Amino acid sequence: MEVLLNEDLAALSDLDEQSLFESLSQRFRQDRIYTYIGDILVAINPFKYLPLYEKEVSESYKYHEKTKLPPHIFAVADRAYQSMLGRLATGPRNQCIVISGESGAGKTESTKLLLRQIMELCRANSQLEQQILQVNPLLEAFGNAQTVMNDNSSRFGKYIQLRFHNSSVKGAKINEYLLEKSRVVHQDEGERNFHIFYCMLAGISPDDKDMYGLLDPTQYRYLNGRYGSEDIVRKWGEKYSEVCNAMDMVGFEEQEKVDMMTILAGILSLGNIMFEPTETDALRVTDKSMGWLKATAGQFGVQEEELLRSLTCTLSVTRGEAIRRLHNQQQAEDARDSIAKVAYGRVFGWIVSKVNELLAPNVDFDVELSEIGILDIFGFENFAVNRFEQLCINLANEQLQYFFNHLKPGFIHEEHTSPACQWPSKHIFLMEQNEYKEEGIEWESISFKDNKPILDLFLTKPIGILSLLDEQSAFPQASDRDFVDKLNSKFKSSPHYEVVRSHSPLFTVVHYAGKVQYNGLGFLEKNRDTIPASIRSLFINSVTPLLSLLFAATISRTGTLMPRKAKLMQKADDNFNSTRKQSVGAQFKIMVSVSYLQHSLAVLMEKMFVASPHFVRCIKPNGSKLPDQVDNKIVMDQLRYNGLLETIRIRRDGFSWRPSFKEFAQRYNILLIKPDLPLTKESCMSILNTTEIHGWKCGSSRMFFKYWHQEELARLLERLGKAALVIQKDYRSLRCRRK
Ligand code: AD9
Ligand code: MG
Repeated sequence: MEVLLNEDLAALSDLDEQSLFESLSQRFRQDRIYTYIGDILVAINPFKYLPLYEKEVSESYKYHEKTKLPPHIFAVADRAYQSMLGRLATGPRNQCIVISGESGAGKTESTKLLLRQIMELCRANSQLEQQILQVNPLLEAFGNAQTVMNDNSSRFGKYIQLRFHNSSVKGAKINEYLLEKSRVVHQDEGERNFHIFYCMLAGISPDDKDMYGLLDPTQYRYLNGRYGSEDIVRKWGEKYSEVCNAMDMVGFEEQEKVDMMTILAGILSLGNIMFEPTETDALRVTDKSMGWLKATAGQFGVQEEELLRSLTCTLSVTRGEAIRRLHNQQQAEDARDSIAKVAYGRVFGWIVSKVNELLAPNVDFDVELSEIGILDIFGFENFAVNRFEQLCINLANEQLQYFFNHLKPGFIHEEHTSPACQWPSKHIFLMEQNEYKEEGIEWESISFKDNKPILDLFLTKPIGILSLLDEQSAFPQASDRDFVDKLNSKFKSSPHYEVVRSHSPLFTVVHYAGKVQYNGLGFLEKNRDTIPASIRSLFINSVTPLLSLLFAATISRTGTLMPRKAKLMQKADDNFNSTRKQSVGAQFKIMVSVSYLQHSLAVLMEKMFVASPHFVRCIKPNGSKLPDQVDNKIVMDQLRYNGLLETIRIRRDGFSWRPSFKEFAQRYNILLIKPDLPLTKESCMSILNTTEIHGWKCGSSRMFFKYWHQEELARLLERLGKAALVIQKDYRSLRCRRK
């Protein structure tokens, strides 16, 4: 059957949703989980072991010719690596691989396979390679958790940058986005807390358990009383030793590990502190949880009375006078939970910055490094109840979709150097079409769903959803209802917003991937992400060195830990309003609000727009995590949400590579075996006329090629037995000889 044999579906003449679906599912039934659609790799999660990643397979994809082997994730690694070395085509040396798909579709597994293969390609048998490969299990233990969608769901987004000098890896950097901290204190039905808690409880030695003051796992409220069967516990135990090994390998010190585990134990104890009102207005810790209060204070290395005070009251300063306000039960519980979230978030942030410090390239400043970045970020989410976290995730996906659709082929990136929040106002495809016109190229315009209006709804200043959220968060008295009312009045006539009539603060956003109803409850508090200054000073004075460091330092915009002084200076520009209001009892704002996320995503987009992109689209075949089953609706929905078809059309019909005459003739004159060919339009035509390559166009100043032409040309070069590097060398020596 034509379709089955077809490894590149972009070549299908009748490319529509149905034919795409049928081809993909037929291939999937034969365990062909990978398919090219143009230069995009589609990967369908097999939910079973397939012998696709053995040593021989990995070897065969090294420096391979794309059409000779079936589509594979290793081929993407190879392409990115060869392009980074400049062996495939011209274009930016920096590469970025964007992996997208919904939860459980296989993004993280694909990331790991890519990392492994890239390490194989650069034959980095060094300690550094081992360290880089160990980063994943470490981050997964702290940042992944079991959800209803995926037993090993990443609860944070990451962009891994591998840094190279020539062909060898010199270091790596991790950027993490939006860890779902609320999971530490609450998990929905069928879900769990972060893996590390279970691993620690299962794998720790009895002596260490005593030392950290850990008790039976079923006692901890933050673990929901859920633990697991013997079999599962054994697996967690094994995982714990893997995590410890990974930490050793990456270079964490013994004391740092001990501190980290003690803080985790403290978080678990903290969660068990309960409060009850007394006859007077004051609040007290229940008799039953007095022991937990003592344990927490011991584990956090702080004074019990001070901990209690910071949980049960807030100190504020009004007109120079310190006023103590007693918490009610709800406020005390919120304070408790926010300490747990902040402490965990900071441990995670610290791990990432420590990893970055340990894996930073150890090279001189003037050594030029090139880069392969891999983006593994949560997919679009639409649950029964969608909260603040879903809004952030879906916004990140809107941005990715924008990147995907608007990425201007041909590596001409000037328009994209502005931050993502100031999207180019002019439609990029229009600009492209203008360029075709100027160059005298015939062109049929492509229509596609542009999600820019949705991004504008979120990002426009000063009246986008985010600005309004920040504005409302700055008012201590504002409620979530006020925020949603504001949204309703501002956006009621927007085609991408729907007012929901309800007592709850609900609102709907019409995303590119469909309508999502959000529940605004908790938005302001989560966006403020504040902890009272009293809690901060409590922890700065902790006798646990790591805890003191984590609260004295803060996470910078770049994700690294900064000393407090630098942070204070930075606050002046980042956080002007709250700086002005700072006082003894004022709230301390950590920059993980939506604006911070927005900023880090904008930086990411900037990086991606100036790199050569590679796309992997992961697809989940069914909702039950079962092998060999395709649920038509689930797959079709993903094809549709992904905008895959439109993307394919754009990439197929557009001219993605546009070298100037000079650039092209210089590189490919070898095909005519005439190194002294003038670098003109005529020469380019003569070179191409000797080949069987079709479909290219010649403009008035440059050539226009489809994405597959680069491959075809590279193949011709290879056939001549001259890889690009060799050609340059030969060319130079030939010229010397002639002279
Ligand atoms: V999430 O947005 O982080 O919740 P991912 O990252 O997209 O999600 P993940 O890579 O974790 O999904 O894959 C989910 C599960 O599918 C894995 O734990 C594996 O059991 C399974 N999987 C994914 N890819 C493969 C594969 N290539 N071969 C076999 C796979 N199993
Ligand atoms: Mg994942």
